Amino acid sequence: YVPDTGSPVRVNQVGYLPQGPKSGTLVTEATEPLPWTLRAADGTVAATGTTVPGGVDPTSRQNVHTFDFSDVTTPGDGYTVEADGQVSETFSIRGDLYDSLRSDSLAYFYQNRSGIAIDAALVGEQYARPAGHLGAAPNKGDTDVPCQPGVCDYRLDVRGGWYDAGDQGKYVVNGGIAVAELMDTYERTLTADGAESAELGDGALRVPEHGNDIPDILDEARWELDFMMRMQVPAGQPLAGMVHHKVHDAQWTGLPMMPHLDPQQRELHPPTTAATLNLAAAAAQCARLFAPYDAEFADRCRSAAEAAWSAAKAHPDILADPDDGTGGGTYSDDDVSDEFYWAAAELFTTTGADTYRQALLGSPLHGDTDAVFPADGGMWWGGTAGLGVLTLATVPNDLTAGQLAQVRTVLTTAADRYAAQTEDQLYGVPYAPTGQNYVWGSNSQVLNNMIVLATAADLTGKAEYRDAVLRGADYLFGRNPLNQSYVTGYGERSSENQHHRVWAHQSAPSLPHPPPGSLAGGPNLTAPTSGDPEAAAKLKGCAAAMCYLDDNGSYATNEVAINWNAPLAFVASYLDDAGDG
Ligand code: 9MR
Repeated sequence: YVPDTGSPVRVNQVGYLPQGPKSGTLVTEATEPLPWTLRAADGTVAATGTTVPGGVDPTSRQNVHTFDFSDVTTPGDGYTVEADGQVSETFSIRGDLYDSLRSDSLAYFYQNRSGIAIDAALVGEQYARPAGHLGAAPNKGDTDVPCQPGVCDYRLDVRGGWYDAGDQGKYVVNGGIAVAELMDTYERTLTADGAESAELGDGALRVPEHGNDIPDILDEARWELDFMMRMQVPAGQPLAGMVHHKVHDAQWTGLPMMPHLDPQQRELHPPTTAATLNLAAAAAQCARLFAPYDAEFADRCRSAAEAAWSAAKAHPDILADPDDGTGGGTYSDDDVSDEFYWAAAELFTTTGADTYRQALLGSPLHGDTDAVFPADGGMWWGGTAGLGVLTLATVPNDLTAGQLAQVRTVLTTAADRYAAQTEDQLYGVPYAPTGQNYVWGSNSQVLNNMIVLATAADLTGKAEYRDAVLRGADYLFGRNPLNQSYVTGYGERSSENQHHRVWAHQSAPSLPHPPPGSLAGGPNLTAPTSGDPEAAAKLKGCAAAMCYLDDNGSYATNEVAINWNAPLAFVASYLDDAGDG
């Protein structure tokens, strides 16, 4: 299998912000510098220069050069770069490049809501569908769901929430980071200069709750928060206050599968410490953000968070079973110290209570950049301490000046590393895992590192951090070894066959492609041996950043997921603001 990588001249196919850095990559066997020409849409030469030979890029095994046209700031569409006799995809130079991505990436969440009909008036006829999993036949849930045999003898109404990904499971671990990053997207508008709250406000996004005087992005977050609270073990039961790890079908369903036609039995899986701490953290953040809008809901979030924290302290080591993967993902995690840190950070920021400060200061993670933002990865669903650091570093709280400085140093030290990676790596990506181990959902690692950079940029005003975010965007929108934009509808060569049971046009032509703003998980070094049939057939021996297929069947490289679109939404919001400034 040889991928079609199109032109060897690689650029951000969406474009470049007028005041930002503008670089690209040329794949060539040449070892000496080569001339390049930037042309405007009418063919006139806008700039010329020579490439910088970079040698072999370890993530792709391609011999590459880089080129830079940052000095060009004239807005326009239809620009191209020519080098080595080849022409790039077209791109724009404009401040408003990411305007629609902010709302498109957030509409992903409404589109994946469970327990509510998806309204054609908001998303268009082709994406409208009946409510899924409300108990109407052939559905068996989620309004009255039993536990897996032997786990509990009660049933819960766990309607609502978002479907996790291409499957229709609902997982508290993963819901947590996703909803937190949406709340962070909103909270950033309260703390960062120039961040636009109106674009996330009531009436601005594709949600059905228009006119309730609550910012639309918080309405979207609430859909998931309500679900997470329903997953809490009721008072009077053993493990009261703990939170069930997940609810999903007893067996994996095939693809395509409309949610309202899923005939499988849904089951609650055992409570875990990790799920409990995800609720503690997310609900604590909910309490402070909803306080000005809905005091009753804010109180409910605060009580749920405090009950979850107490339960997790009483049961600190109930781990998810790594073999519990029939019908749904395991989301198993054998280290919950980071979830404790994150929950303590959110609870401390919301309540100021000393017990949470002590939990933070007593954590081995406190002040340890390598532990919070591991050099070979970054934040992810199984490593959430960074979410706590982002909050402590930016949201007003009662840390002493010294404690605050220490937390901010963790953030900027990590940001310095990611910024250096965008300078050192030939494709400019702020992600450099050890041994080129691009993980499942690697694009979300890139984006989570971009959140760290963006937050550091907001905090310090340093242009280096902003520039590194922009280089990360270049990678995601086409300046990469496959010449692939990983976001549906953005860029000339964008992904369109992501693994999803409804957006399964490739398998079922009457169904749509994913809507604009849907992020593919991206290159995954271990995809060929992960069970993914397409990856096994086509990607054996792939170079890390090329282990990707835009194929509906490739769930290990081309799925969509809430925890991947959430950092896209944060970053899109940041980029849109950056383009305005
Ligand atoms: O994002 C998850 C990744 O970290 C794991 O390596 C992978 C395999 O266990 O599972 C990913 O999550 C999937 C989940 O298990 C089920 N829903 C789809 C998720 C995205 O592929």
